[in-house]
Amino acid sequence: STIALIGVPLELGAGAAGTVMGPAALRTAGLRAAIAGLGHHVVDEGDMDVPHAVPEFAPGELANCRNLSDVAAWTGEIHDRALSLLASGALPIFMGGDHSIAMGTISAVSRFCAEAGRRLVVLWLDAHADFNTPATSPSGNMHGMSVAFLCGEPSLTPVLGERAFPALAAGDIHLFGVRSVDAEERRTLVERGVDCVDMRMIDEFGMSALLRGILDGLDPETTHLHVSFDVDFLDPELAPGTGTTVPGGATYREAHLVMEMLHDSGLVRSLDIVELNPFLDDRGKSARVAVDLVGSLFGRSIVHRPSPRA
Ligand code: DIR
Ligand code: MN
Ligand code: MN
Ligand code: MN
Repeated sequence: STIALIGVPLELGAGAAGTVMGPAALRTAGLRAAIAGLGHHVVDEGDMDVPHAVPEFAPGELANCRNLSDVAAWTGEIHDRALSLLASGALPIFMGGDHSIAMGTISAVSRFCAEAGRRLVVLWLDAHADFNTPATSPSGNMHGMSVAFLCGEPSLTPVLGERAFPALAAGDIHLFGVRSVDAEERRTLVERGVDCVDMRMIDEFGMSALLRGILDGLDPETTHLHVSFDVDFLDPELAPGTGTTVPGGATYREAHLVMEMLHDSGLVRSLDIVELNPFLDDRGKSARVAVDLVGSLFGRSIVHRPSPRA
């Protein structure tokens, strides 16, 4: 099927400005050619336009959310655009933008899957859990609340306005690579039973065994796997170009192995690439690594490709 690139230049969900340049940097680093060179048909849909902020947004419980009116307007527009891309049969790649774009992309994927009778599973590659609520967030930055929103956190539902989507069940989202969780956020995460593969587990058991545990038993005929790739999943040595780096992240080969295994699974039907901040990058290093990794996700292999269960 066609792979559709769409730029979502949003930075108002993050604390640091600069992710508006994310889509441009991914294009400069050759994202389209990297995927097309593997034999896929790729179209670049360009960047989404900046929407008008939702006027008169009554904050209430949402008073702590920075740039709420703008982020809410983006969320609605992203949702609609994502839904039409999915309906066209394309495999969309959402080039962020900060991680608040996932409130729009994944809410649409969830709605699409419900209508198509498919099971949605989300893999959230991130140093952070993004499970804050307006009540727990120490920063007020909405990119730290996306997973809570997607799991149906009631105080956040007004962000999508009158549109509705099936909230993700705690067992259908897997946080992977986590090493920074706020105190209150941890409490909610544990309470809600969200699967969180943290770096401690990865150190002890290894990326491949833990990822296999998530992917094994999922049927590509009936499952839609959405991968939400926050660049800060990677170690800062590898990817300094992001606003909230945390030491102890995925190495170059660990990250490639994850992408290679995801490709072999045949499950991936949509992708976010988020939090790339070219303003903080080191001569395009992080953008290049991200493009390289997406190559592995879409089928580039070194020599041979063992079956996942070999
Ligand atoms: C922090 C940082 N937990 C917050 N979150 C980030 O502001 O909620 N997510 N950076 O990617
Ligand atoms: Mn994130
Ligand atoms: Mn993060
Ligand atoms: Mn392929």
